[in-house]
Amino acid sequence: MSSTSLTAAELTAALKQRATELGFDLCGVAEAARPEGFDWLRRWLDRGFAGEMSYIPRRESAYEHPRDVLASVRSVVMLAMNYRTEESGASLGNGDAQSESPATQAGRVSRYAWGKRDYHDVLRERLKQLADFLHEQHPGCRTRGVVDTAPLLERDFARQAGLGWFGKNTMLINKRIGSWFFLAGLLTDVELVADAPHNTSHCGTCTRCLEACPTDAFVEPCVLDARKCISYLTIELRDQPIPTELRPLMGDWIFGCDVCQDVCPWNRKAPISDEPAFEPRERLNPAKVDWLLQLDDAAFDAEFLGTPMQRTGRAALLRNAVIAIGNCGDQASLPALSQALNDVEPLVRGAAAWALNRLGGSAAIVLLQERQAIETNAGVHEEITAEWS
Ligand code: B12
Ligand code: SF4
Ligand code: SF4
Repeated sequence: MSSTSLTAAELTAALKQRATELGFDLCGVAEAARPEGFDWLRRWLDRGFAGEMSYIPRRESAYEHPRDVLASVRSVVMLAMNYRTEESGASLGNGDAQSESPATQAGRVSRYAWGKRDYHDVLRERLKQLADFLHEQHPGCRTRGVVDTAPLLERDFARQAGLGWFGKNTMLINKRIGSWFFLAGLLTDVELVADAPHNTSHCGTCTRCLEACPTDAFVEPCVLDARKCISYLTIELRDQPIPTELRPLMGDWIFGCDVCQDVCPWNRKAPISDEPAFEPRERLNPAKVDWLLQLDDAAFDAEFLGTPMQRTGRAALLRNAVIAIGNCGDQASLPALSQALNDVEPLVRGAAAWALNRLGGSAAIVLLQERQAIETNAGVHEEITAEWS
């Protein structure tokens, strides 16, 4: 591999400068070593906290060293991009508790998904440009960009690279920009100068996030039982009904959840991103649930392809929306629930049956009885009659 005339320190500084030009808010370098948090991951998996996210345990051993992501790796460049944008509607997000009473027929979408484009695509493009810079300096070098999907503990490497500390809410937090940022990694065989790890925590005696979590998903500080997290329930648990006991706790969240970040004092003064790709779309902040219920597969694709919301697919998003309606307890939502009870997807019909049972009243019972007479799906039948014994 022919190499640049720059020293490792000069190249590292130039790479960080390039990262800033590309819109990254933080950039640091970690050594390509076994992550300190690997044993935490093991314990977390052993306790079953990953739930149905089988892609994590399936690749457990690969998390043990970044060489399983890039064989010749010598440096791990960690990057952060702020996605905090201006709030509107019901979402305040200024460090005060955001989630008070659910707004009627409005569903709340997590801040990271307000934008027009999927952050994976945005970050991958920038990583590619950053990799191009390294290739110019070191023709023939190896690089691999990572956002979410590779077996790499991104928060762990980001802490190693000096970007921030693990908050009690498990988020990586930076003193200057808070925690409203995405992480990405660029692995390379080029030797760079590693930064000092962020070894201090700045949570102090604060426990706001632990107390505010609607589903009590933190089993202890820094440890999340993902199976109870609204983000997991609404986004990752796509192919099955949400456990009944957790549905009332979801409030009006229909895609992700921001409560444990909204209450964090380190986010009070978090800067606003000027990244156009993260600018909030009109209809998502909050989302009108009756509008969502009108979307068929084609309309869903037209609306959400290329955005983070594509991940759930139509059925799970509508399931979430219907649960949010159920949590409103508003009789005015009967027409929307009636439509959902007759949706093509059993996942949506089952949720609608639960919501109608929760709403109660004679009109809701009539709708349920009518559906019961023609329903062919056993799971939906169970949801319809769950409260009737
Ligand atoms: C699986 C996953 C989830 C799961 C599980 C989350 C969790 N806390 O474990 C679910 C679906 C619930 C989820 C939710 C969210 N996620 Co997520 N998620 C991931 C993913 C793909 C893997 C995380 C993982 O491996 N978890 C397993 C646990 C064991 O690991 P960990 O959370 O990283 O925790 C480490 C440390 O806490 C450490 N640890 C804790 N204490 C200590 C102490 C010491 C001394 C040491 C050494 C280590 C240590 O142990 C762990 C291993 O290193 C990462 C991307 C990636 N590849 O890393 C994104 C990621 C963590 N998610 C992200 C985001 C934005 C979110 C949400 C905010 C989205 C939303 N609004 O709905 C929520 C936040 C919920 C929360 N409080 O975590 C960002 C976080 C950015 C940041 N600033 O931290 C990431 C990095 C994605 C990205 N590329 O930007 N997520
Ligand atoms: S994202 Fe919401 S549900 Fe998940 S841990 Fe944070 S507050 Fe709890
Ligand atoms: S809310 Fe408090 S305890 Fe939780 S992450 Fe923020 S500072 Fe730490």
